[in-house]
Amino acid sequence: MAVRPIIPSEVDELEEIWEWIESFDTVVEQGGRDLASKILQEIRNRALACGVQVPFTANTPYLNTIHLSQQAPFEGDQEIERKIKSLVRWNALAMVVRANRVEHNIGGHISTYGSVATLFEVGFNHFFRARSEDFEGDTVYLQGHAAPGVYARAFLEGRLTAQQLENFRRELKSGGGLSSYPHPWLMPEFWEFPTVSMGLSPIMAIYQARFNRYLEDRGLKPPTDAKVWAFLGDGETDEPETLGAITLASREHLDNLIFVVNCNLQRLDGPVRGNGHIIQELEAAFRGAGWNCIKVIWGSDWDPLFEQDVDGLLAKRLGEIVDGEYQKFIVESGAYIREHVFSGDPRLLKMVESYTDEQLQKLRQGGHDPKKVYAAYKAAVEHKGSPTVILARTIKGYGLGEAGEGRNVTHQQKKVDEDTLRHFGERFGLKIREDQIAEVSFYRPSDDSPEIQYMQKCRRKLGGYVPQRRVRSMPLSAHEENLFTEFLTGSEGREVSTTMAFVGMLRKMLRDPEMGKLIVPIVPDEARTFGMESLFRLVGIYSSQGQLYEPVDMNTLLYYKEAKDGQILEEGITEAGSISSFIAAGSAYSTHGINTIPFFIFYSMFGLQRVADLIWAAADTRCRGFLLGGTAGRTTLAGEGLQHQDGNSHILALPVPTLQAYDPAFAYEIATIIEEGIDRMYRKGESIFYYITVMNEPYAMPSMPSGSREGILKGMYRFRPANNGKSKLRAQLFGSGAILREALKAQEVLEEKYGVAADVWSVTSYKSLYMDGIETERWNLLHPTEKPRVPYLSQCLAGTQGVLVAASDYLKAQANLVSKWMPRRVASLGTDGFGRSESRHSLRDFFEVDWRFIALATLRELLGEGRVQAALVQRAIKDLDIRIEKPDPLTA
Ligand SMILES: Cc1ncc(C[n+]2csc(CCOP(=O)(O)OP(=O)(O)O)c2C)c(N)n1
Ligand SMILES: [Mg+2]
Repeated sequence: MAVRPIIPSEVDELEEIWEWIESFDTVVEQGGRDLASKILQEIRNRALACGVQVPFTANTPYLNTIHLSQQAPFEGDQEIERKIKSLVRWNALAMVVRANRVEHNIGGHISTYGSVATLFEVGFNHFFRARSEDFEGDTVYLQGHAAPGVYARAFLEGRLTAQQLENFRRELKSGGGLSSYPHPWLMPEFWEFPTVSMGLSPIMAIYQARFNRYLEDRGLKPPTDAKVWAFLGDGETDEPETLGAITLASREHLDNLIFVVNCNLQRLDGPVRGNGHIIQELEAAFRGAGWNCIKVIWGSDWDPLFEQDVDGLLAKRLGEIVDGEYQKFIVESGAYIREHVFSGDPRLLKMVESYTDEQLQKLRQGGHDPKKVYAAYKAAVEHKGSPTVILARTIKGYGLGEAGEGRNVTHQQKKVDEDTLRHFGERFGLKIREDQIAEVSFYRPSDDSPEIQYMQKCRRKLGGYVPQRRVRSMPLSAHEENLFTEFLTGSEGREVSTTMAFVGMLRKMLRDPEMGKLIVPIVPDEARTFGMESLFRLVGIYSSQGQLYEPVDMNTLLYYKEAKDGQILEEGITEAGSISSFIAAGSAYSTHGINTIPFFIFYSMFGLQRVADLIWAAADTRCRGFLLGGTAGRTTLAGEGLQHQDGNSHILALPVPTLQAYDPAFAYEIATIIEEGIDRMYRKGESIFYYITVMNEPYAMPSMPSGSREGILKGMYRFRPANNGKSKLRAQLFGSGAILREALKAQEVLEEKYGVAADVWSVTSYKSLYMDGIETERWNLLHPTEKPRVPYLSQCLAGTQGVLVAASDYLKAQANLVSKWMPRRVASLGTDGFGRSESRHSLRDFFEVDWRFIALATLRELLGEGRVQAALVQRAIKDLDIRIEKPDPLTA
């Protein structure tokens, strides 16, 4: 390489620089690091004041953050912990390999755990505190694809049997199996949090840590030093949810939160940043966001090299190498590493001249060195004032040798040959017999072996096992009967929207002596939209800092009141963050043993449609609580348009098994549903949650018809029967939510103008009717000799007469979905298609769901049955002023 000649002025410059560096070294030696840091800060300020440009970087060199001199000593028995880790590794490998021998393609991942093993094990042996009677415990989100390692450890702890391990990914086998990934629904006594839909656990962890503080600040639990740990993959950080909320964590000074990013530089297909540096990229993002960032890149073997690196040459060289190349070093020889890392500069080559190629090849990564990991964890738990992220460099597929270590295919690997197994056993010093290797048998030393004794002792010290899930809350005691009586009797002509009615109920619940303090209202910057601003003053907006300013509207009655014990979680414009708070609050009955009752109210279009996967995660987590879809329906939100008008969410609610979805029209229906919900979730302990749509269209609320309670909850009841039961022309009209009143108007017009006697039903929940229908059919399928059961919907309509017409503010699919349990065909009106910016009136015409179309559909159905003439229907089209040339809303 050509050497650029140094010109004389540069010599002076270099000398000057060296003098400064030497003085700085003296300051560090004599005054200490803190003083040195202060001086740098002051010099920086001075430079800026003099107009000197100060280069900005959020990065530090590609080195470990914790200097060797500051590294806390490892407080365990490293040798025995290595043995334990090897045992866990072996059993995790055995689980996956055995499962795939028995059932080809059953899947499983070994390479993720291969990389994360040390990061987990140091946590299990020294840091993760269990939940116990007198300590709430740490909350740990474990990287989902590493589940085999967690099971393998639980097997060694004696918490899972070999049979269960044998049935990994075979949950339906007799004796029970183990779910592929962390799943509280399927393994409710083991897993607390579902983590495998990538990107969700980081954001859930952030809001969990904040919710823990909220509980403390509101006096619902005593303050503790419990931590929230989240283990994530480096590839996972590409998910927008992973990094999307990190500024909340620093803004809230969540020093109870620790992220550990398993930086194996690989994701599923290949390198995370082949041409760049994922660790540096993440460091800049987290440091920029105000996190305490600890890089654990190099193992202890590197320390002597760094000690020689007084000029920073090695650090500089290591920072130049891109991740794709680092990955190559894993599969290459020591000679290759010597050539590609060190040969560019004779001074670098000299540093490693006493190292053999083999030694170079074996230089360890920081994330595989328990000493480095321990020191990082210790620094993280002791750090005050901000959350910590640990970026730990690891190797994907560690231990699989040539069969998988660092290879691009390693993520999917689940079969390994005997040679690899033997090599694996030797490498980790396992005393496994040849026949056990061939069989890939599970291996657990006896209870009195030093390994098992040691791991049990560690867990005892930390209060028990992790992970472990237990329902720790007591049911609510019976509350004052008729909390909502005032909502059952109608509004006496006063026009109110169902949203206003709901807010009234929320206010009532907030004042309830038992429940009041447990209510957690959550809003993503929409409180005013839903008329909830009166709650600002009533219960305050939660702010960990209180209110450091005098609000601009201080002199008004409903001023923007932030308070340390504020009850409302005003999340700002983040549905993902808000639902994460909902999950934390809705699972606090098990995480904390506190029955918090979340009410998350949001624009309905930005709920199930926007954060469906988090809502699915809420179900997995066995969450309880209420989701309120506000300004719901495609035609109730006048003047809005495509993005806001929701005709979809009730269809999107359909697949979530534990979600009870309701589209009520009246205040008493909502009151009935919420009362029942509280009873089922918080007294009877059912792990379900509710989705209720509420609207902003004001109208008079009727009083509750007697005998309607059961129907409201089961999904339908006859709200207003026809006047003229003797008419020959009969119809049954089904209306829901916003469109029920259109059905009522159609009822009147049909009777007055066309002599049709129609009953009007309020269908509060197509989902409930659907679930009841399929459950009933299943029972009948399995009990052929018994009297068939009749779905609730069929029971309701048995004995009714006339044609059937259903109309809602959601997709036509709703009524079609349950039509098979109706006695006759049904005409379904709904709002399929893109929304429009228009008035309610015009929208209902456009989507063909107003009273005119309900009346027309009724007459058309009667024509189909031969009960009226085509000419009458034709005339009705004219009379009802229906334009047949109008665009089809489905495609327009
Ligand atoms: C939302 C989501 N998308 C895709 C996947 C499928 N998937 C599982 S693991 C994986 C790669 C993980 O890479 P990384 O986060 O780096 O974890 P590692 O296994 O390398 O530790 C992918 C794409 C998933 N589980 N979730
Ligand atoms: Mg990775």
